[in-house]
Amino acid sequence: MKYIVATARAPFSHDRIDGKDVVKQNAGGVASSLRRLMNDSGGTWVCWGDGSSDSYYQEEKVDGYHVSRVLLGSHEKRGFYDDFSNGTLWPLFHYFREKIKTEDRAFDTYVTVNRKFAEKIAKHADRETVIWIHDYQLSMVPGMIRKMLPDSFIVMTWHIPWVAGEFFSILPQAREILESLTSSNMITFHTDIFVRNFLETQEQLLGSAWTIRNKVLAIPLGIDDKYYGAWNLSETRRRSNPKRKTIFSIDRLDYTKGLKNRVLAIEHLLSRHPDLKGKFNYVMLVTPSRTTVSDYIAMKRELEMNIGRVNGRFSDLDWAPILYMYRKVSDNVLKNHYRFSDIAFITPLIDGLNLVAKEFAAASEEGILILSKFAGASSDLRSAIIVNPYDIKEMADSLYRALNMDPEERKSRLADMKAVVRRKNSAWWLSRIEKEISKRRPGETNKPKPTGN
Ligand code: ADQ
Repeated sequence: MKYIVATARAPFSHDRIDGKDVVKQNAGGVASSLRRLMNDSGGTWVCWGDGSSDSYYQEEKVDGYHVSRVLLGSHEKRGFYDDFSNGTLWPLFHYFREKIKTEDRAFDTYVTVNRKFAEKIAKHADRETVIWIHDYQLSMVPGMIRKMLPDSFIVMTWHIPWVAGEFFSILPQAREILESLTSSNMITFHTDIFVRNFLETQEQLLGSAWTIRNKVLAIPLGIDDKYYGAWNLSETRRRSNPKRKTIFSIDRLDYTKGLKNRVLAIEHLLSRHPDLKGKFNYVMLVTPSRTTVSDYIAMKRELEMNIGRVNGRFSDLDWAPILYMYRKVSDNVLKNHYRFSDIAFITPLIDGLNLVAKEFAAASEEGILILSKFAGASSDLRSAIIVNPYDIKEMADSLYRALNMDPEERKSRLADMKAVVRRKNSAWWLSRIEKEISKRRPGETNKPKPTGN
């Protein structure tokens, strides 16, 4: 099967550093799964060229596939990315009503940029290609392609939550977006809840969901379990003080990730159990994200004030409860944290899936996962300690339970999670999607089955 994949984020970009063009890979889990698909099947990847030298590499051939970049001016970037994608759709689809900005001009720019993507896709498409569009930044693209190429086969994969129909209808452009999405031949989400919400939204806004029921599926993204489970000895590093337990988290700085509530849970834990002072460190890695959006700047300040307050209250000369790091880290550093941390504390207020939870389960030697019930990954990782991220007391109790858990229980929970992550890995995700495409695509039923496990 030949694909045109379209994502806002590029698989890699070209940046000018010290007078030279340097290639920067996109580390995220979606990019690595799609990269594998493109390496194996060829085709074209249409993406936003946001690197400082990308204008010199608008069309390029790499590892057997073609990259075609959409270039945006600063006004387009602001309207499309900062304002409508991240200022309107992101809070809308994560139930943050008070943060949703509804401004017509941003939507106009979003449509203009989506059209640029659609035109690039149409330029590269032929009758054989499956057009696979990803995520909320490109929601108007399916409808545009349907008009340009009426017979094309379009798949939409939605990586963030889909909210209840009534909530979605806050959006002035709700109908237009929904009509565009439903013109796809297949739409995938990470969980059954998001599928149900989507069908209910269709019923409320466009009438019956009967006609689209068969094309809306829950197929959760998996990770490359072998990559996270494999070790190069020279790259591994054990913690320096094995008597002190490590609680670990890594997130983009985002209001959906529940960062402040975790700090409050650490405070609650230490005020209830002062004997735990000096017995653990919470290593809180936060990756800079959307640094030009004002909400994110304010959120960083609030988080850091809370960390300072809690550390100020409980630290002594040779111990602080929270080791906060605000930076990007390398893959190897991340894998070391996954492998050796005793507890991963992954408690988003809401999350489409949360790849970090799956990566930790694949890499951990003997750790335990505390996971929010509102992360899509909790429908797969049922052996984690599942918590309500709004309930500070419950989170603190879960930390206490994890810190004191019997090794046998910890091992058995981790083994269950490893089995799920292995079975539903990224190859499984791709092959499930390919099978569903084959079933639905006219003339595909007699063709050989796609490869992959
Ligand atoms: P994200 O919100 O980006 O994605 P997530 O699923 O947690 O969130 O994935 C983050 C990825 O980036 C992970 O693969 C992680 O390893 C990597 N990463 C994070 N910080 C890093 C760092 N400092 N250094 C190196 N790598 C880092 C959206 C949705 C999610 C959904 C994904 C995939 O919001 O809910 O799970 O898409 O569908």
